[in-house]
Amino acid sequence: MKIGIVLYPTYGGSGVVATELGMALAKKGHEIHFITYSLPFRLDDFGENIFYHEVRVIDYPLFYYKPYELVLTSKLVDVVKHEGLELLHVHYAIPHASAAYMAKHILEQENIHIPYITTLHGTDITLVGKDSSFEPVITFAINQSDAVTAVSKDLKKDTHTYFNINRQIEVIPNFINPDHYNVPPSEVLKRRYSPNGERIIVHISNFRKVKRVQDVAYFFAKFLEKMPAKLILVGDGPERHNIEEICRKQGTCKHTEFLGKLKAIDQILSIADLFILTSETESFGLSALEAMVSSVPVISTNTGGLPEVIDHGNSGFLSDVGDIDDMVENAYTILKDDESLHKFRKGAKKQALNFHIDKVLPLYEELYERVVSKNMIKKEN
Ligand code: GMT
Repeated sequence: MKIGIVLYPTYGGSGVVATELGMALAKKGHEIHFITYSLPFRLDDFGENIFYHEVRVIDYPLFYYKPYELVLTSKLVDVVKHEGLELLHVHYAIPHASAAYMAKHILEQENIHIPYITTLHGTDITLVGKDSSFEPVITFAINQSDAVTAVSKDLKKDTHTYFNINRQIEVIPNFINPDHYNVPPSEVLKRRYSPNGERIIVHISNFRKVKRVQDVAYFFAKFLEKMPAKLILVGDGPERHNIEEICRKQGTCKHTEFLGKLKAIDQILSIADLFILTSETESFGLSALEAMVSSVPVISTNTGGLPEVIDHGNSGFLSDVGDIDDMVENAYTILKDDESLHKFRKGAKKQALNFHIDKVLPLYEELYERVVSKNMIKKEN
């Protein structure tokens, strides 16, 4: 099948999922066309069946706000027409779903019928989308999609809560390819970050407010009272400066490493003993899944889709948002001795394998088949 995948190319779960999905589909023989404004950062495979189409916004002094959605729409029309695409799969509703809707209707004028599937990822619904400045357009573009998927049951529920949705939303969870996290722990890295055998605790995020990274910093200061440890923070974003300030005030900077936007997270996870994600809300929590597949247990919050991803008591623990004392106790339960850590490592890996790409990819393929054949029937009538 010839599929156009529309995505955000930067650091962030939705772009990672869309890119990994495209690369896996290409390996299975589908022709994949990534359409976005810069090369997706996870796209490291330019093998057979993979194409990339860059969306460019023309700069003109009149444009105080650049009209990205319009140029994306024109690009979709162009790629569908000239590459003969059979389906568009847009990741993140804003503005991809409405651009796909418009492209579909422009193409209909030329007797080209292209269906589009919208995959909802989280903040497009829970934070940004429900804002009244987006809501009517998002509701419309979701309702007009040929199929809609959400990455967790909780996100499906939220979508129905915040929007007037009159169509079915299918839950297809995010997935993981264990082969991509199969790196042996690097002794060099281990010596660098844990010279005296300290436990290594890792947090990875985009440092936005919703991640409550300040809780990670406060958690760590308290945890250090229990046992020696190192905190590795991967990623960057608006809250980073605040976190650095907290570390300075708490005197934990010498035990904390800020690595910034690191690409090789598989290597960092390979030396980690614990992953911590303290989000206010999280539709899925892909970074927690990446940790678990690397046999790293997770301390997190019992919010959004996280309880669907983390097996409380086996692959890690869930606490109320902001309950730092509980997180410290849970972390200690996991890290207190090697026997306990080993048990949770096994539990983490086992839970992650429930989201194995081989289980989830066929769900997307089956959906694609359904949507495309329905479109064929429509065309024939
Ligand atoms: O978490 C973010 O701020 C990024 C955002 C995105 O669109 O990339 O992540 C959302 O989608 C991910 C992939 O489906 C999910 O794993 C994240 O949980 C979700 N983030 C939130 O719901 C806050």
